[in-house]
Amino acid sequence: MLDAIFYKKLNSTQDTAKKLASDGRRNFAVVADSQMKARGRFGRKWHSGKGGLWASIAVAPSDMEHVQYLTFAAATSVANALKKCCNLDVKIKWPNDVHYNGLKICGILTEGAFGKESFAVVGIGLNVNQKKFSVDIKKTATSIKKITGKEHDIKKILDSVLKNFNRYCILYKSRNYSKILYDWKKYCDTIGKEVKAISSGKKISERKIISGKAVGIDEDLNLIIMSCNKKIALTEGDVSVRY
Ligand code: BTX
Repeated sequence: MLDAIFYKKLNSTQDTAKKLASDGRRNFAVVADSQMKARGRFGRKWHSGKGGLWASIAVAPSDMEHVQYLTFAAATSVANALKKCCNLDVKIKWPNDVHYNGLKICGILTEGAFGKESFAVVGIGLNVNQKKFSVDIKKTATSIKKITGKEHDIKKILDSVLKNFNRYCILYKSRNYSKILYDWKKYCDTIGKEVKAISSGKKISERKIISGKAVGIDEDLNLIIMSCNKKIALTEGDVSVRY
């Protein structure tokens, strides 16, 4: 099972979890009531005042090559917990957004530390009881309270997420990646939709806009887009989806 360690305020649960993990601790979650310097992917700011579930889980995966599956496992764990605890049907947008009607309710950030003793830290940011969001995300974010009109017990949701995630860690350790992907697909609503994305490239001039139909996910969890009769594998980034 995963132990939870609670804090009132941290800069980022990711950093505290990494510090504890580099001191040798494993299989735990750092949880904070609020964070001052939380981050999303590509160093983007993550708003995390009081009222949300902010947690980072440190695990020692048997194999670091597939850590991206932990992102999928975390998103699936959240989606399942929201159904169980709040009777809320959310969807997952490739690769890491849990959303409700296109509004982001949760983001996942997986970071790996590679070395003699490698580990992964999976950060989960879930909007639970916030009533308002700051101006830059107010049109794109939502919370469980905003959807259901009532407060929810953050600890109860956390317990459910950790229980689910622990099950996926066991599957991961036994290299049962296909079961993780199978469950994730039950919540994913990107496949089959018209999407737009920007391809990766070190230089901005190398990046291109890809638009087409999302037709699947490959073993490396890339999104396969059919664009102008060609299959393109999108490795990272954001997609905008036409719902
Ligand atoms: P992301 O890069 O997919 O999403 C970041 C983007 O999401 C931001 O640029 C902003 O537009 C939007 N955003 C910021 N805050 C919120 C919010 N509270 N709700 C909805 N949208 C928002 C997603 O990255 C990964 C987020 C991981 C956050 C967790 S919290 C616990 C752990 N600690 C930490 O520092 N990060 C992780």
